[in-house]
Amino acid sequence: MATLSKTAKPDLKKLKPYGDIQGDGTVQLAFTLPVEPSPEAREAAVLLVQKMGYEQIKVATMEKAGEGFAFFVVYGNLKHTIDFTQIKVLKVDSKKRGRDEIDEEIRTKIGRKLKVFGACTGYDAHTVGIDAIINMKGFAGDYGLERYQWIDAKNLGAQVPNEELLKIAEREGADAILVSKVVTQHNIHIRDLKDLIKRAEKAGLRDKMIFVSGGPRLTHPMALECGFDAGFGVGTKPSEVAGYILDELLRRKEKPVKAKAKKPAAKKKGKTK
Ligand code: B12
Repeated sequence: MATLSKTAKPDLKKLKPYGDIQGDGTVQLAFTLPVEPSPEAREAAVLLVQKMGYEQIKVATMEKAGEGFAFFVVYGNLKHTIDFTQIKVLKVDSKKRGRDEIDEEIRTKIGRKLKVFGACTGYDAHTVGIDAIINMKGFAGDYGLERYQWIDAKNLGAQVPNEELLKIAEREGADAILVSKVVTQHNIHIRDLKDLIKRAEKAGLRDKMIFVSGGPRLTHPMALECGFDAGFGVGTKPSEVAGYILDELLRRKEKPVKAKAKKPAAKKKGKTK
């Protein structure tokens, strides 16, 4: 049985939500049913919450939310638990540090400015995310890549076609490409990201630069699945991106990516000149 105490340590093998006592599993739910508020509507809400796996259910609020709708706030204690010790999540592999430290590491370990090109691609016109990462002012008190002394960052803006982004990145010798995808309707973000990688592979550019994607509904595993090197989600700060690009460049410097290594030329059989 779970320990019910405010001070008890959580049982990580049987992790539950915390209400006001360790192990109580208390959750607050809010939802709307498309029926008028009534005793029957209240009972329907309780039965639904029971089916979700809650016990000790209390309906705190049932209110009319427009004609033919009832809004509920319900408390319940969740029966289910999660073994937290077994959870494995793929994360971006990079040490967090500030702009000055990153600049200094680029200067001393790479010895030249890093070239980074960012864009919001395809049909997507939501530029605020990529602006937050690249533009000088940055995001949440963290300066954007343009502010780094040792990063040459260009923001190509909105609705940039994949082929155009690759063309510019190749011509300018980019170290990294930053792609922002905000619209996810009909999985357009996945299709666009995969298309970019396909084109990069075809042009022989896939292993010549680091491919980073980001957006509010993007995760690192999702980005990896699309063929990218890393993915960043909600609340990303520019220094996390700059730090990752530097770390990945250093990793590649130490251990070049496989596809880059040229195969030894096959020996020709027969006559030699
Ligand atoms: C502002 C806005 C607009 C503005 C965009 C202006 C501009 N210049 O960007 C305008 C009015 C043009 C607009 C238009 C549309 N919008 Co709009 N818009 C928004 C809104 C309100 C805010 C988005 C935003 O600026 N967030 C702030 C930034 C800072 O956050 P962020 O993007 O998450 O970025 C952070 C991280 O994700 C990450 N990040 C983002 N990109 C990258 C890239 C890299 C490389 C990295 C490392 C990190 C990274 O770092 C950032 C900082 O931490 C959202 C709703 C919302 N509240 O989120 C809807 C929203 C995104 N829009 C939506 C829709 C549907 C549209 C339209 C299709 C509406 C229509 N029918 O016309 C059009 C589409 C236009 C188009 N062709 O793309 C939907 C998208 C639904 C979906 N999932 O597909 C949303 C979610 C609204 C909603 N709830 O329905 N929109």
